Amino acid sequence: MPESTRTAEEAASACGCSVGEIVKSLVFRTRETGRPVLLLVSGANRVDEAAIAAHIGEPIERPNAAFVREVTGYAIGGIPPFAHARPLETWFDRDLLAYEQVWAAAGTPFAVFWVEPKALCRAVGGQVVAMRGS
Ligand code: 5CA
Repeated sequence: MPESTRTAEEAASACGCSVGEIVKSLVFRTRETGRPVLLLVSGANRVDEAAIAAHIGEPIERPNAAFVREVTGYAIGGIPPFAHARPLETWFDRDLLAYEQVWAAAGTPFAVFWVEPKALCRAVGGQVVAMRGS
């Protein structure tokens, strides 16, 4: 893209879609066992951390940018939903499934790709969950 797609808002503007159709790739870390967990979240939603923790079985927290780069191989703002440095346990926002297509980062803050959400979920082996708790 000629313009930045670093944030969900910027990506929506560049793609000419709603922010809900942008896939945020958010890395969390489990608080007790220190495992990285990937949440693929609609750009319209904020993660309900308590709800996700209940699914995972332990609390989660946001790690620093160095941890995110280490486990994904990418810098924040361009993290794709798959093809990471290590395979990541992945949770998939059920709200994304309502769209015909969604846009996700493709490795840099200026690159995105579109995909059918069901195909993306299948490809990443995502466990479908309500991210916003309702
Ligand atoms: N390219 C866009 C749209 S696909 C993108 O990557 N959006 S994102 O939401 O997946 O990535 C940006 C996210 O990184 C923000 O939601 C923000 O919560 C998170 N973030 C920003 N700075 C930091 C940081 N220092 N540590 C951890 N997370 C951060």
